[in-house]
Amino acid sequence: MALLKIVEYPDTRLKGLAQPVARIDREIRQLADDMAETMYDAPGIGLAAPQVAAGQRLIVVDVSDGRNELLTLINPEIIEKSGEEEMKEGCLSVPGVLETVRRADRVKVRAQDVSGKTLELEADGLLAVCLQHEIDHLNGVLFVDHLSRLKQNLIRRKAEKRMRQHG
Ligand code: K1U
Ligand code: ZN
Repeated sequence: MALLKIVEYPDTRLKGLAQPVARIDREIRQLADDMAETMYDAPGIGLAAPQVAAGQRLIVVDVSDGRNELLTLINPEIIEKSGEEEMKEGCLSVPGVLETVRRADRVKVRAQDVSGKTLELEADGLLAVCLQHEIDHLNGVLFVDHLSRLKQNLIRRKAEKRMRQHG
């Protein structure tokens, strides 16, 4: 297992469209293991492959209190969503920023697990929000893209200053 470097906003690698995983092989399982280790170490409740500069449709999520309910989802897609809720979100790729985002409060997600089996998962609350946040990453969308243009500009300036100071 290995800790991976997390790409930070406004890096353009966060804006691309991740590609479907065609074959679930040892390399993808290794990437999933490394992403889980990186997420737990950060610490975070989710991580998407583009955040570690990998362009595949793969996410890991664990919103449990015990940090022992890891979900590894390959080619995840939202097949149903309903309701609306607002929640404060952060992002490991946008350190130091917490903002309220409005999203669906229930989602149904279809994905493959690491053995290639198709699964469907219904979620609400924090898990629903986290799944939407991570699947957004696969489509090059960041939580800041859901905010007003004014807030986006402030966050971009703060991130650029941070980049200049920390490299
Ligand atoms: O994708 C990411 O950048 C991970 C992000 C996910 C997320 C957070 C909040 C709402 C929706 C999605 C994070 O995990 S930020 C860190 C965080 O929220 C956290 C860290 C430690 C304990 C609990 C939460
Ligand atoms: Zn994020």
